[in-house]
Amino acid sequence: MMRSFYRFGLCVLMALGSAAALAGYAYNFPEPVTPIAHETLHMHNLVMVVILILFFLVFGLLMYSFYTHRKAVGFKAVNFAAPTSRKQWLWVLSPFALLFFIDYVVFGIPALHAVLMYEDTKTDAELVVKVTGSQWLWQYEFPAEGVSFTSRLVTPRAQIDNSEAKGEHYLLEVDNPLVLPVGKKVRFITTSNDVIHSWWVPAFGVKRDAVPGFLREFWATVEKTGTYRGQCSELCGKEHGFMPVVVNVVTQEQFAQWLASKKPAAVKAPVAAAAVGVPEPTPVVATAAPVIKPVLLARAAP
Ligand SMILES: [Cu+2]
Repeated sequence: MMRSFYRFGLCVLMALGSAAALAGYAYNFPEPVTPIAHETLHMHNLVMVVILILFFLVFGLLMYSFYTHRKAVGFKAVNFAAPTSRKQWLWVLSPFALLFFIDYVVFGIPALHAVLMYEDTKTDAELVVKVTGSQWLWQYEFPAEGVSFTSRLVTPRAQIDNSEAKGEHYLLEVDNPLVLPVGKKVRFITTSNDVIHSWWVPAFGVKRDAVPGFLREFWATVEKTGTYRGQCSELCGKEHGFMPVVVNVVTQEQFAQWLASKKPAAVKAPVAAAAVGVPEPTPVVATAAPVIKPVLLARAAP
């Protein structure tokens, strides 16, 4: 009997193992490209492994106990309401102690490390990008460089209305992607012009609400060049699904070129909205900032 029990356990483990191997990143987190994304994936894997071990341990013991001590082979149930012996107290308290240790030490210390890391937006930050959510587009601003532009969906209306085949980056393509230099710590500040939006790029491991009247922060140091896509992830109105985020991460030289090219262009009005068929949203002036009460500013950005 024990042999078939072990065999069954082995089959389950092998099935799980092969599934995990096949899944790659398609069913998992996207490939992490920032320290925050790495840290998040590490925390996720740590918790996953520990709870899987606990799961198999607890249910294995349970099943073994049920089977071995079944009535059919003559076992009689013991009847007691509370632990009476030192051994029983040990059985009661040791799982409690183990779970306490796992929660506060095995998970707690790395989680604390991760949270402190997430919140450290200022140390060694080389660039500040202000992200303003607006129904239904994103406005990006490099305050120190005086560059500001809007970024909005370019997926043709025909694709949205199903009268045309959907493209590769359906609903995840914009006219002006945000461009960032690779390997530089970028401090992001989010806010909103109207309702709550949320700026989210899964590969960066960051998602921050853009709240009107508040400034919220996060940071990202992108380790690999490439195009990264995300979406607004806070239900913000009828075109919530039509305000994607696209970030092009390029070399330092390409970034400097792009920034220089953006400077004169930044004063021009945003284009392409009409071509896209997206209704013209409330105009966003390049220098427009939400009205933020001084008291809120002082609290949010010390
Ligand atoms: Cu939104």
